Amino acid sequence: MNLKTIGLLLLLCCTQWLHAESGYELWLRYQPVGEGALCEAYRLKNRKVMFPGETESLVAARQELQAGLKGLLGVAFAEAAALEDNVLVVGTPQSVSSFKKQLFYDEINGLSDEGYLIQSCKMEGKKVTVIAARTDIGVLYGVFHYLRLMQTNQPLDKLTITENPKLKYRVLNHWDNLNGTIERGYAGYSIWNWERLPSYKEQRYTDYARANASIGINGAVLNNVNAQAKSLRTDWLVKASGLADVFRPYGIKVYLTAKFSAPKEIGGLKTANPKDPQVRQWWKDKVKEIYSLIPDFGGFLVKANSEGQPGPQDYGCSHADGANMLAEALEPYGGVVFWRAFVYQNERHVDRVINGYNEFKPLDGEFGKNVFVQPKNGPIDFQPREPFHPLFGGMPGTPLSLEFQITQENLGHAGHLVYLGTLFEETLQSDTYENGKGSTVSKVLQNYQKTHGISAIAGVPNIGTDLNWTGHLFGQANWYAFGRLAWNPDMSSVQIAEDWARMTFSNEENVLSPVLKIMLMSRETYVDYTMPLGLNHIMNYDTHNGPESWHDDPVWTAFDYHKITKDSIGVDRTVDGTGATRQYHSPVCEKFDDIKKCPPEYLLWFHRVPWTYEMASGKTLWDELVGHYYKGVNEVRLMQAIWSGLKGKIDDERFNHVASLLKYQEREAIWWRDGCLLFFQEYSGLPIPANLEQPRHSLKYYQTIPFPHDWKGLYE
Ligand code: BDP
Repeated sequence: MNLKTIGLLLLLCCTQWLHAESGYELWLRYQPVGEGALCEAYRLKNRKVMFPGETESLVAARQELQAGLKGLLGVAFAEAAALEDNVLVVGTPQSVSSFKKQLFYDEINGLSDEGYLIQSCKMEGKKVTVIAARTDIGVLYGVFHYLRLMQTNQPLDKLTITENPKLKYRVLNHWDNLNGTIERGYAGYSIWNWERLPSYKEQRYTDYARANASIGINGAVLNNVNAQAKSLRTDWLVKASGLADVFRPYGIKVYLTAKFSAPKEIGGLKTANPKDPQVRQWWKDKVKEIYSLIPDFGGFLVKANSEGQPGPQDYGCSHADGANMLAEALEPYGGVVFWRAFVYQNERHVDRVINGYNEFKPLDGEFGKNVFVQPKNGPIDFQPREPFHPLFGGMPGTPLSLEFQITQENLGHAGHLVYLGTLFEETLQSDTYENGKGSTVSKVLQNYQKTHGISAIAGVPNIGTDLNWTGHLFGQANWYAFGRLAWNPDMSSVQIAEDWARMTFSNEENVLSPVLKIMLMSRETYVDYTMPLGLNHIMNYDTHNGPESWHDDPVWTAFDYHKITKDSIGVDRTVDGTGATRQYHSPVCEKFDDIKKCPPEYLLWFHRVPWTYEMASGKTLWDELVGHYYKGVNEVRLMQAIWSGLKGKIDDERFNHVASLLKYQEREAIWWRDGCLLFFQEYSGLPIPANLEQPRHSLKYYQTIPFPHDWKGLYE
């Protein structure tokens, strides 16, 4: 072989190893496990698999295992006809009847509907590995877990894993409109191709279901909370049933949003009053029809009497009256209602932060047994940082479902790299003190399983038709993190990030550690260059991207959220102010209420603070604020520098994608920093220290950058 051929071969090897990737495969890439790596998986190469069973879910699980092992090990698995050493045995006691004679049979019976175990053990004297569950879906989840162990290079020889999901309903709330657009979607259009449904089923639907099942998501609300009544019309229900058919083997139930005025809009009734017998009957008939088309339909998600949506209050009835009417219709079929607590009166004299609690707290205990009340994670609206919603810990008599936003509406859309696992964890691990110390939001959610037999969590996804699903490659990590936390809300966001990075990029330390460093700093970085120290809701009025702390019109004004004057900034929400702190249990209430004890990250959320106020650091508020904005921009630059070290270590396609988005992010970070600080300076009259990079443009310039923007001149 001459040198040229060797060179060519080497090049071929390298390009195969780092072949260009679009990101479509998500974390299910199943790339070859290198022989030189930890290699447990590699030794499995000669393993055989015993995996009988022909149900839809078992077939899906077997296909996944086949695809996974083929990709990871380079060979298709061989079917074992009989037990022998090293066989992987997969199934339920129905599909593998010999499970009934095993020691672990009791353990299988103790699993929940979706639980599984993965064990290294002996069966009939042979050393085997078992993936076992009570249900087919449990088996599918177990297979994904097992593949994850291989993908992340974990030892496979002494396994004693038992997993049960800690929350029962783990649901994506798509905000997809029926015309194919997505409200607050930044990764293209809706992946539901309504025009061709139900007959044409795109491969993408199956891949979506696989991805969700791999992280334990078991429900999808298909359409926007700002609903259209026609989604409940027969022709649209038939379309939805096409998706339900694809998702069913993967354990994913379909849900729909229900527009409260549907009985009027599509039912020909004169009213939608929940006390009206005809209205109640209309919903019963509609639900019956839905179940005739989608026998495992999950239920309804409702946005009522919020931001202009119709609801029971239009008829002098309460949220509970409205929710219970729908719950009654769904109850015979096992369906549930998710009734959103995101309600606010757009009236300037009412502090929006206290609205949800004030409307729902008095209704605690009045909802039907298949109703969840669903607040967002914080009391305003998916801001980069919010304290937890005080309804968590405040509604012991009503199961609450927590709604996170995965799509980055207020976190830079799909243009900014922001790992949200840390944000999710921060909320879930916040202590409500409902039943004393340790009553974290996570525990509050889990506890409903004990007190009410149901528990739930929801996420508004960032999924669209973009080739890589989420626009930004790192947006995939947020979908992933939501799913893992929905399964186990006490998981650490660091562990989740590591799993994702290993599966998405590599198990090599020199790739893993820079990727993790970037992910774990990214959320705080975003907060720093946009809304540090408890600032909130100062983004662009329309798009929710970029700064607009100056927005002020008769309907909506950023001034309600920062209340800036030449002396001070921030909103007094203490007991002497709007009283928001009073909605929390002691000692959280006192901690937030006392300016000296209030964590600095919530300072301006709860307090009105003079510019010259001395912070714990010894700096004035102004200097500290300036420091955060500058730190934010500097850290985006640091993220760029770290990322640039990955050139050649991952494929060019994904490297370049992220590198160019980080550049874009830097520009927007500067826009935020300079725009906000120049605006605040108009009031504080204080300087940006001369040793710092000074804004290149006037406030006017930053105020007139449109979005999507025309950046001409920003660097000139
Ligand atoms: C706001 C969004 C709006 C949503 C609303 C909601 O800007 O598009 O419809 O929340 O959650 O954050 O209902």
